[in-house]
Amino acid sequence: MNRRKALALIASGGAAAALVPAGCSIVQGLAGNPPGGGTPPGGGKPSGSRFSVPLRIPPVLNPTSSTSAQDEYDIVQSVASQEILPGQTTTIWGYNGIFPGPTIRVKKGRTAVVRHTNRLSTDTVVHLHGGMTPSDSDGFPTDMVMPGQTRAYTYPNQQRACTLWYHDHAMDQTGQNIYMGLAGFYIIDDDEELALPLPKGQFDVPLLLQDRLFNPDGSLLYNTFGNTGVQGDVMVVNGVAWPYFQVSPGKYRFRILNGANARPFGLALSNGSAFILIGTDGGLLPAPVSITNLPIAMAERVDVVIDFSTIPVGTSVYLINTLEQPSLQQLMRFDVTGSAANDASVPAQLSNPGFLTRPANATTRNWYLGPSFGGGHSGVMWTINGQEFDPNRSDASVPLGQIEFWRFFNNPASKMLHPAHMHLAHISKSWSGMADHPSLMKRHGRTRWLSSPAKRSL
Ligand SMILES: [Cu+2]
Repeated sequence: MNRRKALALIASGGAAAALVPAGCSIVQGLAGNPPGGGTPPGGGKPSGSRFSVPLRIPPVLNPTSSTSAQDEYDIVQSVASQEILPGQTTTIWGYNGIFPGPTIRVKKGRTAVVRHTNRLSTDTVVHLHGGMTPSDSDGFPTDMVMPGQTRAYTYPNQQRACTLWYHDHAMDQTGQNIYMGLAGFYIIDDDEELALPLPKGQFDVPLLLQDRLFNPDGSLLYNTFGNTGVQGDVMVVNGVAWPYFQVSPGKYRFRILNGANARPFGLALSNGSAFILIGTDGGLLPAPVSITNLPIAMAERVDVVIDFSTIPVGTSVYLINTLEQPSLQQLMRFDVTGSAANDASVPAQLSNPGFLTRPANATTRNWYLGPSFGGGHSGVMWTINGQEFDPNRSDASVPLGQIEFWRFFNNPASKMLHPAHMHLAHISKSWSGMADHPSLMKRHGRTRWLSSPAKRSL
């Protein structure tokens, strides 16, 4: 591993750095309280009623050109207007002027070159979240693309099928840039997964879950309340406030992404039905898991199948967030209509992820995430092992190919959760391991963020 790669790897551990820059993100939602303990200042109320606008599915981006081994794509980052609240228009910053951005869907083994042109008035960086990419295409926070510039990112797509997302990652601007709309899905397919009888085509639906604050004129309100993240009072799915989605009585696959700034979700169906969990950040699980309450922190993905054939035609079921008070629980509504949709099924065996085995003499590293106060800054800065992010410092030199055992601890003084993920690599992580033990996952599924100090073993 070269120095740069190690740097990026460590940088990514920077406490939700992938989603929210230093000094951010609160978890009051876990306790069921509104942000700031009351109504957010300036928070506007949507003029239309809930569930009056259909869900939008982001379009799949067509390559600009293709060769036998490679596809090239072009994306222009631009300001646009979009209807998020029913009957109102909102200024967004969008990939190709839409929010969410177009879905990039690729086949494992085919290289994708994505050229981004910045037509915004702010610096941007594109990060492919979860991608095993060359470091110069990773979207390091300081690798800014200035207004007017174009940069090409190369993604080899040599990893197993999974649901990734691309989003802005500009230093100190990540939170706001994503909030304004710079996020989209990036889905890798492979032959192993395509051979399974899982729901496909129109029955394979990405869902980007977010919460937002709006000003009375419909514009987005990015109010961080000082050093904390933003929690909104409007639930937005795929860029639509409280959408409805008409489904046939059959199985659907939903690739769910938490793209919120600072809100975790405890996902459930309002009728108590279970999700069939088939995958997480790293792709398909070895076997499906039936689960009724599904925790998902910021930037995480879960891949579920919902069987609407168990719900009477003509009725509806809501996707809800059990971590919230009732008025904020509903995210979207599924209306079951028509006749049987498809003959998709969920096989008992899904995949072989190839989990790493921990060597007996594995190097163990402990990473303590927590706040530091002062130090010349006006508020909280987030640290790992007491040190702030510094692009010129590397905290670990790991020989290429070596398997290590890393443990993450959350300092109780954080008073918040710190979702963390690796850049440039995939980890054998707790959820995947826990999927082998459904009872363990159910027991810890919701509380794993809350234990203090929270601890996640790799
Ligand atoms: Cu990332």
